[in-house]
Amino acid sequence: MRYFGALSLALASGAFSVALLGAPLVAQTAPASSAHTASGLEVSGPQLTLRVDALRDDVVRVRMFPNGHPAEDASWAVLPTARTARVKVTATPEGFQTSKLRVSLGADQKLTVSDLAGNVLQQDVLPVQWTEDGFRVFKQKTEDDHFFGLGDKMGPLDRAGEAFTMWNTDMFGFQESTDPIYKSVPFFLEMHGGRTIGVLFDNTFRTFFDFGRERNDRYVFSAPKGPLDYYVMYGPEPKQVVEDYAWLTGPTPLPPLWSLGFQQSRYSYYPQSMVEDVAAHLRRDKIPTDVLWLDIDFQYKNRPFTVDTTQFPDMKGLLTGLEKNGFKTILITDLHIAHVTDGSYAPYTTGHAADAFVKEKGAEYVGPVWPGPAVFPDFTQAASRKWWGTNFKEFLDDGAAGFWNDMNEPAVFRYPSKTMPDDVEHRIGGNEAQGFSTRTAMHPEIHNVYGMENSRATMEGLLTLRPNLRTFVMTRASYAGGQRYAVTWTGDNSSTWNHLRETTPQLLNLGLSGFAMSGADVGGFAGSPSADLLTKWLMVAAFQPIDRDHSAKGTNLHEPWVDGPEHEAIRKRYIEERYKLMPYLYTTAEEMSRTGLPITRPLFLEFPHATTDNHPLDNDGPGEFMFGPKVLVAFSPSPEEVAPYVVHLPSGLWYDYWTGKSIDRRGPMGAADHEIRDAKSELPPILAQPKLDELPVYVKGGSIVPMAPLVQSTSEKPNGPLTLRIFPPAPGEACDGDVYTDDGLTFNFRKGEFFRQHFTCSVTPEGALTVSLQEAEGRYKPWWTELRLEVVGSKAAAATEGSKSLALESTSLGKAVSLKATNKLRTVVLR
Ligand code: NBV
Repeated sequence: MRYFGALSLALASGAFSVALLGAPLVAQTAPASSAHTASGLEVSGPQLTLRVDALRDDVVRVRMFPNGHPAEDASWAVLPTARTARVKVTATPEGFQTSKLRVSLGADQKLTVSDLAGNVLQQDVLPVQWTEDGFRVFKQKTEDDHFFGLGDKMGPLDRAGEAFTMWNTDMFGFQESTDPIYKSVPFFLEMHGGRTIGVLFDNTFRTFFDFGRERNDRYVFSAPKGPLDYYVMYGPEPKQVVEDYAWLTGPTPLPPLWSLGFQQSRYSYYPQSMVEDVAAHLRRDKIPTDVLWLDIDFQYKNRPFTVDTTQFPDMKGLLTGLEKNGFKTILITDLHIAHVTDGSYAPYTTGHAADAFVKEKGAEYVGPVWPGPAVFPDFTQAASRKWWGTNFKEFLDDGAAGFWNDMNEPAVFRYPSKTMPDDVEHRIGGNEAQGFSTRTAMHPEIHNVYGMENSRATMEGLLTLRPNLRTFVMTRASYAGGQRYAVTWTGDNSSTWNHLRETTPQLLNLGLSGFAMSGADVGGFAGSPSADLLTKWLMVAAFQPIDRDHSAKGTNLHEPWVDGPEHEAIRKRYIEERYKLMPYLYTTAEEMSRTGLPITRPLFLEFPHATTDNHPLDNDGPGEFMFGPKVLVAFSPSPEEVAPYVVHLPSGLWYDYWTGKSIDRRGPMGAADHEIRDAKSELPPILAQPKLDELPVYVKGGSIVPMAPLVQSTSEKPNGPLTLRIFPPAPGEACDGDVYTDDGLTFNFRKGEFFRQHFTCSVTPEGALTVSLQEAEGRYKPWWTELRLEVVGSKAAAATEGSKSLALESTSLGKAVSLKATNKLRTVVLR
């Protein structure tokens, strides 16, 4: 429903202006039309129309287009349900408002989004500049603005002061300032004054973001072509923005449990016997491992979907043998199909028959990659995706558990651009649900979504072949929303201390950008790590979502044992710790699959108001991150250095994860923690003295962390109780924890086959601890029949459940009691 003419003077006389087609910015005095709509507003100037819609009370979509030519209402990123959602708004003289946001278009030509208290969340500082070369959007930025997200872009966690280009690029040997690299995720969080918004600029062309590099007082996003189409999401808390973004683009789905185990890879393990040797060595040395990866050399002449049978005489035997030994195997399946026209290579023959490849001037486009001349599936066509998916059948039948889509920027050799030419045609078809009509798009429009659609085709194909099995696909290139289809890794990093350091901001920003399941090649891909570097990398990666050791051809081997028993023992201990924490990790992954919250998180996500000045980073030591909601990993900001570094803990009661020692950091934060001047607190700094075998890890007081007995892979049933490690809160403060489990493999959890239990605890001023185990949900029978409540730091003398007294056991961390596990509500008291 439209209300023409209902806008007040401010808007009707509104000087809504733009610069169109290179013309200078001309203030426009009489808009052609202006209207409130049921969900927002629509205003047309002589050349351009602006349309703003509220999709939810806290999410608005802004579009602008030349009059009479609205861009196709479509998106590769945004879920159709979200894109078409609308809420009724209340018209205001300046624009409209929802129950959370106020949107106004001022006579000063500025689109402003504020909260209802009038705090400006986002504001145009200039009219949109629209020229032949594209458009630019200018937003206000203050000194106090911080920017996060934008996918895998390198550099510091806070993107303020930097500029970035979105153009998926195969970037072997990238460095700290290299841009662009593999992915384009045009989504960012902007924080200022304790309030956070999210912005998704949904344009797939080569877009550009400037967060104050050109000018400190504004940030800019721009595109050479394509729609001016962006979504603004409101927090005020950053967690809410991450959840809004997951509503818009979909969360990372629940991964198979095994994918959270340790993974060993190399470019490449061959022949077959080498893979078997690696597997045997891992088991012999009792290094818990779930996954082995086969890189391109298992293939015949680097041709996707083939096996080199001289190197791998019995692929099925290999995969089933590994499976029996508790290993899943992931096979690389690159997208470039060898251009073999003699009928001897089925993927080309069938793909050609299905007309599944992209074209240039009407003929199949052929470009050189690993197999030599290759053709490229037209993944924006539903029919081609379907054809692509059929190629996985044999590998699945042989026992492959997951697939790896590399090179899908797409990388093409020999061209200076490292990708296919601009005149390559993609025939969009069968994507009506996403709003796309059947049409031909040129490569610059599709380039940035090509890798995402490749991984989509893989995932959809796997689901067609095994409808009740969760998929595991890893992609190198992607776009916003790509987390729905595949996990990702950071590509060809290097075996340097700096790259190890960079994994923290890179994985944190990926997590904030939807890619909650991601990892970096552990040990570094290019080059050979020193023993210490590999050890440190394996230690910290034990606390990252994907823990995969991978290395390039021609480099030294970097399996955990390569540098001798001393290093191996340390590496193994950390991998073991990851396995002990598996119930906690899997519970965090399940939360991720509902909310989009990442597994590794910047501290500000959990403690957004930890500092009085609301600066999101005052609290984060540059190497620190949260592993799930409760565990803080204080990795060194400069891991190669031997000098002590300051550990920054948000105010509160903390525990050393390893020793159980409590660390009382209550009271205002001060110089001790942040090295800032206005210290109110006299707390001494926490100094970490770097040691090869130590990684400082802390747990927030008031946490209940579920843990399991050690296994060699997640396929093994843990033998013993589920431990609830309880880190008591300060008296009167909150305490909780959860455990979630299911069969780890299928979608049966959607039909109620899961187990979830919530726990709480409280401490009296006298020090008595009450633990409540809430009634469990779901029909799945978990692996444990016993519970062990281990209370860190406890000196209790007695434990009771109701009138029954329980045996108390002393442990290295405190006291523990054991109980038969039930699904019922119960309360245990230690005093
Ligand atoms: O398939 C070989 C490699 C792979 O190991 C790596 O992880 C990818 O990022 N691939 C790139 C192609 C060759 C890179 C030199």
